[in-house]
Amino acid sequence: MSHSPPLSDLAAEVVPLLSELGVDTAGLRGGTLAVRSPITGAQIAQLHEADAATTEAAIGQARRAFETWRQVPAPRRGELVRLLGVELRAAKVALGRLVTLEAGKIRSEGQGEVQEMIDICDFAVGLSRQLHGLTIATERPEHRMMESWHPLGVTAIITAFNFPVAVWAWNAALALVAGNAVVWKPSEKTPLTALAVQALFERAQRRFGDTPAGLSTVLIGGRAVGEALVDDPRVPLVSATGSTAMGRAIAPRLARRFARTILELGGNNAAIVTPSADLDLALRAIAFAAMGTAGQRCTSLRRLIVHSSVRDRLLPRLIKAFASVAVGDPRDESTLVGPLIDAGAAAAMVRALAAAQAAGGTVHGGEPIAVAGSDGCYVRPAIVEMPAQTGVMTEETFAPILYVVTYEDLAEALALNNAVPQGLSSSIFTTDLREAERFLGATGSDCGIANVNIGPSGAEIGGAFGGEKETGGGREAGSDSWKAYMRRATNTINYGHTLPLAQGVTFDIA
Ligand code: UN1
Repeated sequence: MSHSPPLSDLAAEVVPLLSELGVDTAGLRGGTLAVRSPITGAQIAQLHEADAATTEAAIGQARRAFETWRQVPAPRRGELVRLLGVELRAAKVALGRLVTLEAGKIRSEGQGEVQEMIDICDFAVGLSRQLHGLTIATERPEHRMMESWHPLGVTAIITAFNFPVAVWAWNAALALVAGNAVVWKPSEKTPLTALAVQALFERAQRRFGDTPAGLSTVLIGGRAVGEALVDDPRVPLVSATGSTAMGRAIAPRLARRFARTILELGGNNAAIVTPSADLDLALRAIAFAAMGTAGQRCTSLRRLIVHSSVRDRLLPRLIKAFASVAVGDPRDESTLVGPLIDAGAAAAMVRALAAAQAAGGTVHGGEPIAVAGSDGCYVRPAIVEMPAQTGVMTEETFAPILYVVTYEDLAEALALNNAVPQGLSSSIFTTDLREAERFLGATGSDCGIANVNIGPSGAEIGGAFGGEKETGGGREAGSDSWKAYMRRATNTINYGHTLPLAQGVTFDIA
C-alpha cells in the first residue's frame, strides 16, 4: 500500500456525500490516483486504478452481460433505466453537490447536470418501446422487406471532467435500452462522481431484480485503461468525449479494427450579433454561454462576430458584465463563475491571452483571482478584441475567453463562423427572418448545432448532440442517436412458392 497523506478539509465534505450516495468509502485512500477538488486544489481522495488484468476482466464480464441482456425485451430493459432515473431524482441534491466539489461547477449547474441525467433516462424509457425499423416496399411479389434493430455489444464510454456524469448518462441510458453493456472510463480528474453514479446504478439494479453481473462497470484509471477499451475487439462501439488531440489519437486505432465511434471533441463556438438583434437578450445569452461553467463546456461561446454598427452598443456592456461577474468558491450561492479545473487549464489561458495580445488583440480581464484559503485556479473571464480572426482564435482554449471581431455583411459573418476547424455549436442573434433562415440553411452555419436567439451552449437532451469537422461527427442524446448503439439488419422474407430474383436476374438450374 502506498503512502497516503491525510486528506483535506474538503474531503470531510466529500466523504459523507459519497457514503450517502452508496459508495464504499474505505476505498478512497491509499491508491495511486490523487483526486483534487478545483475549489481549493486540495486532495480529496487517492483512488486505486484498474490495472490491465482488471480492465481485461471487466471487458470480458461486460461481453457476457451483453449476451444475457440482449435477450431481455427492450421495454423491460427500459424499466432498469426508469429505476436509475428514480435513484437520480432521489440523489439529485447530493450528486449535484458532489459535481460541485469535484468539478467546481456552481450549485445550479451541478444540479442541472443531474437533471440532464434524469431527462435522458426518461427519454430512454420511452425509447425502449420505440426502437423501430421501417418496412420497405419490395419489387418482388409475395415478399416483404423490413429492417430490424438489434443490440450491438459492449459500449465503452470515455468521458471528460467538464460534464463528469451527464455525458455518461446520455450514452449509458441509450446503450442499456438498446441492449448493450457499458464500460465507463471517467476522466482522471473526476472519478468520484463516477463512483457515485455507479453506486446509484447498482441500487437501481437491486430494485430491478436480476441483471447480469458487469452490465455497467466503472474503470478508474488513465490512458492505459482508455487504450485497452479502444483496442479490444470485444468492444464494437467507443463513445469518447474530450479534446480533438485525443480523438486524433484514438480514431485511427478504432478504424483499424472497424469499430464504431461516437466522437465528441473540440468546439470553438461562435455567435453572430446582427444589427436587428435584441441586445438585452443577446447580452444575457452571451454572458452565460461564455462565462458559464468557467468557459469549460464543449459548447462554450468563444468567438463573438458582431456587426460593426452594433459593436459600440454591445461591447462596453459585455466588458462591464465580465468585469463584475462573481468569481469564487462555487459553494457560495452568489458565485456565477467557479474555478478552472486545474493549474494546467490556467496556464493554457495565460498562454492563449499572450498569443492573442501578440496578434494585436486587446485583452479585458483574464487575470487570476485570489480566493482566501484556496490554491484553486480562479480567473476573471476575459474579452479579447481581435483585429482579425487568426491564430489562437481558431483554437479551442478550455477557459473563459471570448474573442470579438466585427463584420460588415452577413456572408462575411457566416464565413467567419465556419472558418475554424471545429464544428460543434453556433448561434445568431437576429430578429430578421431572412438572416435567421440563412444561418440555418445549407449555406449557413456548418456546425452540428445552430441556434437562433439563444447561445451555443445549454442544449436539451431531446435533440441530437454533436458536431462536424474536428468535433468528430458523433451524435449523442436525443432524436435518433439511439441508432448508433444498435446494429441494423435488413430482412427480406419470401412467403410465396417461387423464387423471383431482384433486378430481374434469371438463374434457372436444370
Ligand atoms: C459538453 O460540454 O461536453 O449543451 C457537453 C450543453 C450541455 C452539454 C455540454 N447540455 O452545454
